[in-house]
Amino acid sequence: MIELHAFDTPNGRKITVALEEMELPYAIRIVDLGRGEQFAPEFLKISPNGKIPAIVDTDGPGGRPVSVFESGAILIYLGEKTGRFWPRDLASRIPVLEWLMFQHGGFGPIPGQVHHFAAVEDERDRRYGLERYLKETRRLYSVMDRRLAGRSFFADLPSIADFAILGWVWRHERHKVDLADYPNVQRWYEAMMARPAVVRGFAAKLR
Ligand SMILES: N[C@@H](CCC(=O)N[C@@H](CS)C(=O)NCC(=O)O)C(=O)O
Repeated sequence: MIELHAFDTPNGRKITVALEEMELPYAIRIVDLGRGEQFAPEFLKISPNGKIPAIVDTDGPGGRPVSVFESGAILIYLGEKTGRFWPRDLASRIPVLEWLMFQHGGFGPIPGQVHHFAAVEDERDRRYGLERYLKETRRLYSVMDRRLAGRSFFADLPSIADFAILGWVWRHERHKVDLADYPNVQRWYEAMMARPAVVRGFAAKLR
């Protein structure tokens, strides 16, 4: 059994989607970020950076319990554990790693800044922050749009990279992106959101 410690955010949703797609049984432990539960000593033991998501796999390697934090590490762990959405051979694994790291290094931290500056009250600070991070967010959408031209997934087959990126595209309205401007991303997003396991992953109660 996997215990998922998460909240209703892009990084939390990546993992409910992956668990549903991989058909792994899981139990949710909500970590209410609004109430500061990410700083509770018990949670910091499994997630020392004080961020969701984290998992505890009661049946980890060697049958022993193990915890994992950082959503990319969790996705790779689950891919290794199940052998699903994470190719075995190195050549097929490369694009999955590339797009997973693209998400972790940019398409998450950058739109996250748009979410932050959109809520800033001082008009000059807000304008500066939004100009800077909206421009870069839209550039990242263009990169994804080019990648998805003539293809259905970020790698050849659906993978953990799609789940990672989906969690953030799900918040496109909040970071002020109109998907109609990125038709390949829009097609991919609509197809991903129609997958039964993805529907279940987004319906899982995280709040
Ligand atoms: N790189 C981390 C980012 C995790 C992250 O930023 N989580 C946010 C929610 S989406 C969080 O826990 N924020 C609480 C805080 O910053 O206090 C991952 O991919 O797991």
